[in-house]
Amino acid sequence: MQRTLILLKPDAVQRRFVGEITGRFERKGLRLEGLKLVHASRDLAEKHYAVHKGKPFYESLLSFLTSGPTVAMVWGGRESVAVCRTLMGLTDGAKAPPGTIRGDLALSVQNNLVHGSDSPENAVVEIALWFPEGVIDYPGTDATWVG
Ligand code: DAT
Ligand code: MG
Repeated sequence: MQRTLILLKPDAVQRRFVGEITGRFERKGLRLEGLKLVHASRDLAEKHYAVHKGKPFYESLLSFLTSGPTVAMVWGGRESVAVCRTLMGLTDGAKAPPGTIRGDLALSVQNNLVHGSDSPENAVVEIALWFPEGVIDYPGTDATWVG
């Protein structure tokens, strides 16, 4: 089953949207396989956003991600990477369509509440980074209903 890393970034925690956002992934039928509150270190943030190193917003992005606790989650399920990206909406909250997490709850580009892996390959790397202890695999009793 495909897995993806989802982060509820510090703005989501500060704005009390943890339940609101987590509920959207849960209601979709995805399976929760990892969940914890992490105050990201500079080192973790640098590794997570290594692909953006050198971009004008890089330092600001690192300051944001390390500014307070983040909820790190792993969601499993059919096409979970793409499904979560669809639920999140476009990066820029001002452009994300209504009905998506960012479209409903975010107006900023940087403070856009959620991170989701952008490919199954990157998900494997990101899950190993945020969950070095591993995640929990368990049999679903409702597989025929939610895939
Ligand atoms: P996404 O989070 O949708 O995968 P991304 O990987 O392109 O988007 O960028 C990572 C984060 O960096 C994004 O969630 C917010 C921030 N960001 C991206 N483009 C930005 C920009 N032009 N100005 C400020 N922050 C930006
Ligand atoms: Mg990205």
